[in-house]
Amino acid sequence: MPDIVIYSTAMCPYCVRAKMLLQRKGMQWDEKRIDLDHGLMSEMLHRSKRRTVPQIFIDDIHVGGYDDMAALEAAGKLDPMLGLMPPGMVGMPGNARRTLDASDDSPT
Ligand SMILES: N[C@@H](CCC(=O)N[C@@H](CS)C(=O)NCC(=O)O)C(=O)O
Repeated sequence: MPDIVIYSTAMCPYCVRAKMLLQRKGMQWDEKRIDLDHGLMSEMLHRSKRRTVPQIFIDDIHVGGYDDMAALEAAGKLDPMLGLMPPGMVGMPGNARRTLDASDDSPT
């Protein structure tokens, strides 16, 4: 399971969307509420150089906000970051992946 950090606030529809997407993928995360802790707000500004929430980090890599994460998902690049697809299969068309999946050593 990757180490996921989400900087968020209480009233934040984009934070809700980000968490729903990660929840659908079976992920867990560490939520850092910047509205409750000014130190966390400074930390977020320092790490992301952005002021809006959410700011999402996966294994210390700055993904950005919800739109950025959704764009990665649309491009098929989010699952590999979450460890949901072997790196060797990144960029392969779906058909090639299915062929590889089916061609293991088990008897037919
Ligand atoms: N495109 C950004 C939008 C984020 C955004 O607008 N977040 C709101 C809260 S839901 C915010 O931080 N507003 C405060 C501001 O714009 O300074 C994303 O997808 O994360």
